[in-house]
Parts: sequence; C-alpha cells; structure tokens
Amino acid sequence: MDGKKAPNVSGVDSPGRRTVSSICGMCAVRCPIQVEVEDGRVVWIQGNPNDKGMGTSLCAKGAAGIALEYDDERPQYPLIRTGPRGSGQWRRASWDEALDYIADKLKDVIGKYGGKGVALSDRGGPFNDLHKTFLKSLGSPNYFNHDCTCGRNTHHAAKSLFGMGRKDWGMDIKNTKHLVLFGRNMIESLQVKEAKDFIAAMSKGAKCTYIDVRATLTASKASRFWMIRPNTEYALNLAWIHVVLAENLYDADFVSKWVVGLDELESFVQEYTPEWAEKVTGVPAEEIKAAIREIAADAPQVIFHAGWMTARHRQSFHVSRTSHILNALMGNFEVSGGLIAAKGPGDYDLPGINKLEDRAPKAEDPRVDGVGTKFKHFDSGPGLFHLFFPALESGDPYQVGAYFAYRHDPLTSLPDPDAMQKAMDKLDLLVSIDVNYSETAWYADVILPEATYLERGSLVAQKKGGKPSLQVRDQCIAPRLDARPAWWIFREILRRLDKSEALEFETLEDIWRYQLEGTGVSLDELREKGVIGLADKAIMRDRDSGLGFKTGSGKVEIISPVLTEAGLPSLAPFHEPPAKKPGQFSLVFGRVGWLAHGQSTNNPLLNELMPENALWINDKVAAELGISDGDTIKVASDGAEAVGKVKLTEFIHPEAAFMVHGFGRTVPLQTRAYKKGMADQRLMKGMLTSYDPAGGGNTLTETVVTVTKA
Ligand SMILES: Nc1nc2c(c(=O)[nH]1)N[C@H]1C(S)=C(S)[C@@H](COP(=O)(O)OP(=O)(O)OC[C@H]3O[C@@H](n4cnc5c(=O)[nH]c(N)nc54)[C@H](O)[C@@H]3O)O[C@H]1N2
Ligand SMILES: Nc1nc2c(c(=O)[nH]1)N[C@H]1C(S)=C(S)[C@@H](COP(=O)(O)OP(=O)(O)OC[C@H]3O[C@@H](n4cnc5c(=O)[nH]c(N)nc54)[C@H](O)[C@@H]3O)O[C@H]1N2
Ligand code: SF4
Ligand SMILES: [Mo]
Repeated sequence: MDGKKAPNVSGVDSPGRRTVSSICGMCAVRCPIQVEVEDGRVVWIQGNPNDKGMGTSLCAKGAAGIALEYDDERPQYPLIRTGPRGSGQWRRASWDEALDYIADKLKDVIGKYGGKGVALSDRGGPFNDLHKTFLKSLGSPNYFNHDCTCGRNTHHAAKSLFGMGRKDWGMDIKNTKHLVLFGRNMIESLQVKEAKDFIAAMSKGAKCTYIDVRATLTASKASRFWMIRPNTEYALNLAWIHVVLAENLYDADFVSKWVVGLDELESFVQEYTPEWAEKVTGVPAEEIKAAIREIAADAPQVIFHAGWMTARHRQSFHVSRTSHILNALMGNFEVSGGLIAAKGPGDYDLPGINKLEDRAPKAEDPRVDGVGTKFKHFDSGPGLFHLFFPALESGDPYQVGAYFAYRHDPLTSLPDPDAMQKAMDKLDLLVSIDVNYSETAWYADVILPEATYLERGSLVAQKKGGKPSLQVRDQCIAPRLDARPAWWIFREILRRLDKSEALEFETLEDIWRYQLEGTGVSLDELREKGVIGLADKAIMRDRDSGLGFKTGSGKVEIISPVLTEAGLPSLAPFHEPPAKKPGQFSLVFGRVGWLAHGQSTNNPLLNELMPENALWINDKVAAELGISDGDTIKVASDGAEAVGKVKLTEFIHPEAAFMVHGFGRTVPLQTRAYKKGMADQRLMKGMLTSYDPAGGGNTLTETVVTVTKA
C-alpha cells in the first residue's frame, strides 16, 4: 500500500526567501494571507493586499499561526489507541498502519451496515467538496457540520422568508447608515474584513444600535447600547414591528412589490406594544419607539443583522426571522448600505469551478438524523449533528458504526460531552483528523495529524459576493512533523477500499487543474495572487423587477408554507424564558478577539494573553451573594459543576452569567490549557438534544446556573 509522503506542491522546497499567497487557518473565517518563508521556515504572516478589503491586516490569532506551527504540543504522528477510550493510552503508528487499520474497520462496518453506516462531521466552509466526495464514494449520505451550534437558526430563518440561505444576502456594512446588532459582537467575534468595514462606517458617522446582555467591545463602539434581559430580544423585535406598522414607518412601495403576508403580520403584532416589551426586556418603551423612528429615517441604508450564531434559545430562530422582516419592511434590499445579494459566477454568465462531488455517485439512503425525511423543513445539506447522537445510541433509523471528526471537536462544541461519549461508545471506529489534541481526538480510536494550513494546500475555493471570486490556500512549507494533508488522507483511505475513483488524482495540483478546467482562470495567476475576482464591476439586481427571492411567490413570505406544512407557526407567540429564582443566572458565552473556540487556548502565544477564563456576574447581585471580585466560585447547573474565578462588573445584566468558551481542557498533553478555567459546554447537562424546533439550532443559552463561593 502507498504509505509514501504526500507530494509537496511545486515550489515548496525551493531555498531562499519567498512570499506565498494563501488562506489563514487559525479560525474558520479563512482570511486571505501572505506568508513569508525563509529557507523553509515561516517568518512572517500578514493579510493579502491583493484582497482590497483585507489589506495587510491580520488578527492576533492569525499572527499566532507561527506559534502553532512551531509548537510540539500537537499530534506529531498517527496514533492508535491501546487502552480504553479516553484513557490516553496510545501507540505510535506509521501512516500505512493507521490507514490500514481504518480501512479494515471500515470494511467491517460497511459489510454490516452498508455505506450509510459511516458518518463524518466537519467545520463547513469552502473546502468541504473534498470530504463530501469521500463520503459519497463510500455510499454514505451522512455528512454533518458544526452548524447546528452556529448559524443554522439564521440560515433557516432566511430560507423561510426568502427561499435563500443566510449567506445569500450579504451586508454592505461599510456604507450603512444604521446597523442593528443583537449580540453580534463584530469587534471581538471577528472577521478581519468585516471588523474593518464596521470601524470605517462608524468613523464616517454611521450609527449602531447594539443589544446584548453585557457590554462588549462592540458595545463600546456603538451609538446606542441596551443591556437586555437574557433570551428576550424577540420581544423587542415584535414591539419594533408593532411601531413600524402603527406609525407607517415602512416602505409601502417596496412592501407592495416584494412582501406577502402583511395583514397577518399586522394583526399578529397588535398585542406586542413597546409598553409590553419594556416589562419583558427591561428596555424603556419610549427608547424602543425613539430608536425605531431614528432607524427608519435612515432606511434603506439600514441593516438589521439577523445574527451569525445569535443568543441560542428556543426562539432565536424567530429573532432572526423578525430581524429580516424588519429589513423587508424598510426595503433594505439590493441597495448600497443595506443587504446586497451575494452573486456567484452564474449571475455573471461565467462557469463556476468543477466539483469533485460530481465524480461520485449520489448516496441514495436517507440521512440518519431524519433531516429531509422526518424533518422536511430543515435543509438537508449538513443535517443537524445533535440528532446524530440519539440515532447513534438507539440504532434508529439505522446503525452507524464509523464516525470521522474532521476539523471538528464536538466534545467541545456541542453541549454535554458525557452524553456524546455515551453515544460514541456504540461506534466500531472513531477517527479524529486534527492539527491539535482536541477533546474528541483524545476520545478517538485513531488520531490522524493533518498538516497545518501552512504545511498544506487545500482545494480552490469559490466565493459568492458582490463580485464572485476564487481563492486558493497554497502550501507554504513542508510538514514539520509526520503529518499529511486532507486530500491525500481521504484518497489513501478510499484506495484501500477500491473506492477512490472520484478522488483519484496524483497531486493537489491535478485537483486544482480539474477544478479550474473551463473557467479561463490560470492556476499560476491564482497561486501568485491568492485571490482572483471573477468580474470587473459589481452588478446590482433591479429593485423593481428582479430581486431573485427563491420562494414560491418570488417574494418575501411572512407566512412560510414550509413551516406551515411542518405544523410550525411562522409568527410564533413570544414565550417568557423560564422564571429564575434569586441566585440563579442564564449561562451565556462568547468570544474574545484573540481566541478561536477551544482550538487556541493551548497556543503558546495566545495562551499568554488569556490563560484561563472567569465567570462574569453583576457586581450588585454578587454583593447580595457575598461574592467578591476574583473569588474562587462554584458554578452549578442541574447535574454538573465547575470551579473557577469570578469577575464582577456592572456591565452585565443581573440575570446573566457569562464566560468565554473554549476553556477547561482535559487533554494532559496540552499542558498550558490543561484544567485551566471552566468549560461552558460541560455545564449544559442534558442539553444535547434541546433545540429550536423551527431553526434546528441547539438551545445553548438556556442553561440555568447558581453561583456560590467555593
Ligand atoms: N458552549 C458553546 N458551544 C459552542 C460555541 C460556544 O461559544 N459555546 N460556539 C459554537 C460555534 S459558533 C461554533 S462555529 C462551533 C465551533 O466548533 P468546532 O468547529 O468544533 O471548533 P473549532 O475550535 O473551530 O475547531 C474544531 C477543531 O478543528 C481543529 N483544527 C484547526 N485547524 C485545523 C486544520 O487545519 N486541520 C484539521 N484537520 N483540524 C484543524 C481544531 O484543533 C479543533 O480541534 O462551536 C459551537 N459551540
Ligand atoms: N476571535 C474570534 N472571532 C470569531 C470566532 C472565534 O472563535 N474567535 N468565531 C467565529 C464564529 S464561528 C462565529 S459563529 C462568530 C460568532 O459571533 P457572534 O454571533 O457575535 O457570537 P458570540 O461571540 O458568541 O457572541 C454572542 C454574544 O451574545 C451575547 N448574548 C448572550 N445572550 C444574549 C441574549 O439573550 N440576547 C442578546 N441580544 N445577546 C446575548 C453574549 O453576551 C455575547 O456577547 O464569531 C466568529 N469570529
Ligand atoms: S479572523 Fe484572524 S484567525 Fe480568523 S482567518 Fe482571519 S486572520 Fe485568521
Ligand atoms: Mo460559529
């Protein structure tokens, strides 16, 4: 069997100093970068100025890519488990050995359960054509990604109104006059280009209304900040719609052309007055009214941000939905400073890149999570990963025997790792392909170390936007440890099963050439620049005749036939979050600008910036509980507890407790992060399958905790 090294991309081994255009891999935003390499070592990383919006900027995580590269506290070669799962007992294996081991197990699993008995989850994004092709080659429909914990509610909200996905309407933040953000912490939970656009807009005099349960850095840049009661911002949107309709603040012309269901909306919001919303949210009724009048005066150069991950409760789908309804009422579509349709090559009559997936047969079996069959209102693409676990445990509708976690760490990123591990114990094979020792890797049967993003190339990525573009991640240096790129790993597994036809390419450059064939784009030019725009001038759709909504009516549908058919209301009555007793808090979480989830808490540079997290609670409430700043506290939920430090501040709502996600790591080989700080996901006991029935997203902000001095 072929265990030799994966071929390097041409040019990698040349001596001297070179600049490589590539794509950052320190978080899932994947910004375009330029990497300086000197005699095979990465010496400098900056943004790629060939992308004008990016320029040479980079965030702290992106700059810490060099620290990841030269850190030895990551898997150095393939590992096969020798003790019980999670025991940390491993033996070093060669690539041949590890891949043979996986292939043998897969043969058994496929023999017992068919190709559908294999599942894979990843981190979504522009390279997933590769692993989808891997699964299809095995005959499995069970591709999952992280999105049930991220953008799914927002995605399904957009689908239900526009028939289009959450990314099909981009935001022209740079030119907006008013941006409304519901906990979208643009400055800390950042994408470099977007953060720059936000700052540019604010310096030009744009306004921003920022609504969060705590003051973030974004709140500090906003022109209006409301500290709202946790999980109640749906009430605020309902009251805003009430005022917009009562005071005729909407664009009647746009609405008559492009919106259906206004009468139903009008009667539905009758009862949701600003005075009612004041009692629910804590925001004064007069301020609610003044704000929406101010915002409407700037329409359509206005954006109600429908959220990226959003506060995650049972009604956050409806927060997203009503934000977009406000966009529709104000006519903020296909207009500078509002929402602009993301266009692909097809919009410009250009051919797109060729997909690897098209080379593999369609998987005919239904998905194991019931998405597309039992749950027809959810988009079947990446399914709903939290529903994988009950299916795995029960064998209903069928048994899955092998699972690959590729660039995904569910034991960190979904609630209640104990519940997931219990379900994983049904697997005959659990493989993690990672660059770090993730929590999931530590529980796996085999760890395959992927070459880092600096040590590998990835597929050509096609991006939609005002103008569509192609981007490429080029290999900067040869792998420093015994690691391999994903395209090679998946091909090698398939070869061992005689199923490699769709991925049968000798080199990554052959894959790139296949992807680019017929596009007219030269591979050399793409590699040189890293980013190539496919059109010179952005086209705008016609606001009178062609906005391109993909619903049955071609318009924004306030009442969604898809939801109705699923027995779900399109306009859902507001439900009060469960009442809390004194001393109880809603556990919420978020990010800081210099860490990405759990994957960077052990990075040598980033760990220095934040070695552990602390629980934020309101200073006045803390005084009543006898807790002082910096105390060691015990945070307890129903069934789990964590011990850590407390940070007292007036800048958090009295009913909320907040911590930065990604801490409380349990892998001893990550010595810097080991047992430092608290893990929010472990406190979310029993919440693995608690989700919004319309949006599909996990209800990550519904855990109630108590806080006491430890
Ligand atoms: N409690 C709680 N849960 C959450 C969140 C939260 O804030 N709190 N956030 C949610 C959100 S928005 C998201 S997007 C998810 C994210 O959840 P995940 O996608 O699981 O998290 P990441 O840390 O982005 O990365 C996953 C894994 O990819 C690995 N990785 C990084 N680079 C590479 C690479 O180049 N190759 C390979 N093979 N692996 C790589 C990392 O080491 C890490 O183990 O978590 C969600 N879950
Ligand atoms: N530095 C950094 N940047 C990142 C990432 C990263 O890991 N690190 N990850 C990227 C990813 S995958 C994502 S999905 C995005 C996520 O970006 P965001 O969607 O901005 O999500 P979070 O950072 O989780 O911030 C959530 C905010 O919601 C607030 N909140 C909690 N409950 C409520 C509530 O009931 N109502 C309101 N209005 N607010 C509430 C929290 O206090 C927190 O400030 O960030 C992206 N950017
Ligand atoms: S936001 Fe930072 S870490 Fe994420 S891809 Fe961009 S530069 Fe890299
Ligand atoms: Mo996310």
